[in-house]
Amino acid sequence: AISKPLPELFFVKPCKPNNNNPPNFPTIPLIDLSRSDSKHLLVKACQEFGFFKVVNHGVPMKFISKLESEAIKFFSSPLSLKQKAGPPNPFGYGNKRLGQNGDFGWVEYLLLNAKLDQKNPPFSIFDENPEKILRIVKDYVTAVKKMACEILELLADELKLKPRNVFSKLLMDEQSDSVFRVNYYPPCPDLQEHETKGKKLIGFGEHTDPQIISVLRSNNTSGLEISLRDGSWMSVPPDSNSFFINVGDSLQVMTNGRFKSVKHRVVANSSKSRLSMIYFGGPPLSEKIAPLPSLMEREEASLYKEFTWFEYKKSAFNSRLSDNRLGLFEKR
Ligand code: GA4
Repeated sequence: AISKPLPELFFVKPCKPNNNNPPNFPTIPLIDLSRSDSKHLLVKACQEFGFFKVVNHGVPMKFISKLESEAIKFFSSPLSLKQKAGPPNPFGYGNKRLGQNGDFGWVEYLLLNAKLDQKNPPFSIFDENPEKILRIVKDYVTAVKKMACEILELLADELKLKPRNVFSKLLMDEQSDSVFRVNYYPPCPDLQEHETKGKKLIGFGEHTDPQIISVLRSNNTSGLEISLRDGSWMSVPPDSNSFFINVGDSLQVMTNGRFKSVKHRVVANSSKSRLSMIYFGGPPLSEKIAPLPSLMEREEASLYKEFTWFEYKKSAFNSRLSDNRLGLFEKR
């Protein structure tokens, strides 16, 4: 139950209503990974949106549903218990606060190191059987990482980059700095009143992902929105049987701006809870991120100053969610 009124900082202006959809209103690219022509569509989607949906993804439904039910169990447990898995810096349970710089959202979450070898956060609090839950998370993350690597290899193929693992090797590296996150957006009953005033409650504020690629799966509750080129927000219809992929800042840099790191956000729902799980594929900390020479046309200039993933990550974690993080690394 919500007792206090929600502070103003939780609200955003609603997106332009899309109900008078012009015939050319964009739709989210849908890619069937089992089809041989998917490479071409993948590159097109990364260039035009930096965002797309995949089906026939090969991640067993069993892995997804097991993890989903464990996550729901965790977020339904008493706050005092959940807090034992916090704070989320660098890994663990977080509630409403996002990052270190005063961002807030109507969300609870778990941030995990995708390596899942360290004992962070204490898995022991999740379940009577910590080994079991660790197995469930590992099965899911391993399958999703495999899919992310396949997508990255198809992209490299279509861009004629050699070796075809130029991108995927960064995720496969023993030192890969990848993160796994589970977000739980509780329903917000007070919201209807605010909605009628034309406001939306922010679940997760607008941002781009700093890594290479993000793989998101959610339950059937809406909330995710992506920013279109004209600055309007498009709401993404949820689909619990598919995955949504987005290009991260690092992939934008490695493709010298050909692929777009998409700005996205989540708005809260007044009646249904939303659960999403996201794998963020990142490079090793020491990796130099720069446009791939083999991709550059003759005379093409790099749009970015070279940086290591460590430098970019440090800068990102010192920023606010909505900051234009890549801006600091653009050449001008
Ligand atoms: C966005 C993508 C990932 O969720 C994340 C986020 C991180 C955090 O929640 O701690 C950040 C955010 C994300 C970008 C800017 C900084 C760092 C919160 C924030 C204000 C784990 C990541 O890598 O960057």
